[in-house]
Amino acid sequence: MTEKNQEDSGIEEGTGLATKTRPATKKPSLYRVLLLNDDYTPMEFVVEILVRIFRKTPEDAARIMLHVHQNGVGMCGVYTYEVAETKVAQVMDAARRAQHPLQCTMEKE
Ligand code: TYC
Repeated sequence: MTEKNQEDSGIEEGTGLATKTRPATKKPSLYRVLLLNDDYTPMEFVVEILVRIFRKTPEDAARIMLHVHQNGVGMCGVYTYEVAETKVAQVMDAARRAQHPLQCTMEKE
């Protein structure tokens, strides 16, 4: 059975026995977390968010921030539903506290 494929033909390699197994777990759906550009949030604040909440290196954070600045939207990472939801809430909370209009959303991959 390949890593990508959770299904199983039921034919065990080598043994010649039919022993169809049931996968014990299902792969969770993944969600992209997106940052949106605006005209007011300081670039440095966005970089700090990417380092602190998304665990980016300062270099990656600066690159992602500039991508969002130039393209309007950019991806911070891909996570399971609950992790993505928590990160979006952390960004929105930090932006609200700092009184910046920064917006963060998530979408199913
Ligand atoms: N456009 C902002 C500025 O010029 C910087 C910025 C980048 C804001 C990324 C939000 O998600 C964002 N200060």
